[in-house]
Amino acid sequence: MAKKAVCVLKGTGEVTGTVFFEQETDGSPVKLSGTISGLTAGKHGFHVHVFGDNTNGCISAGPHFNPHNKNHGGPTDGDRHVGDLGNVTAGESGVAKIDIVDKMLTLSGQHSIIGRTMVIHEKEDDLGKGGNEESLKTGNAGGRLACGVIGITG
Ligand SMILES: [Cu+2]
Ligand SMILES: [Zn+2]
Repeated sequence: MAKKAVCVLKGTGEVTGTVFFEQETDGSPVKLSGTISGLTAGKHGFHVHVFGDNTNGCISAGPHFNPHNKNHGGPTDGDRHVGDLGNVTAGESGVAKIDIVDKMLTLSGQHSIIGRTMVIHEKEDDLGKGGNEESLKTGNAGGRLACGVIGITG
């Protein structure tokens, strides 16, 4: 049976969003859909972070979800964190439409993303190609605008 999850993103500013996740069977790609609004126009880094903890805001979510101890990368790279989904792009209205199919995310098993946090960032993710140490950790995506814990839905 297909597994479904949802994440409601909130922050200290105007950025809000809802992201839906669906996985047909264990091991199949995860489809992400939804919208994030209140953004500046352009690209914004979008990742799954390791902890489903928002006690001190989005910073409590910790680093990118990286169970295989890889470097930070882009979603189509072999060397990437499981949580690396690259960028979403907001238009002039500040709305980014989420339409992603990812082969590395899963909603089941020991590396499930359920109970972890989605974060939308201030800046563009350089996908590990920024030429500095931080690029291989965070993609230099800057501050955390909004976040939410990924939860099971029906
Ligand atoms: Cu992030
Ligand atoms: Zn990463």
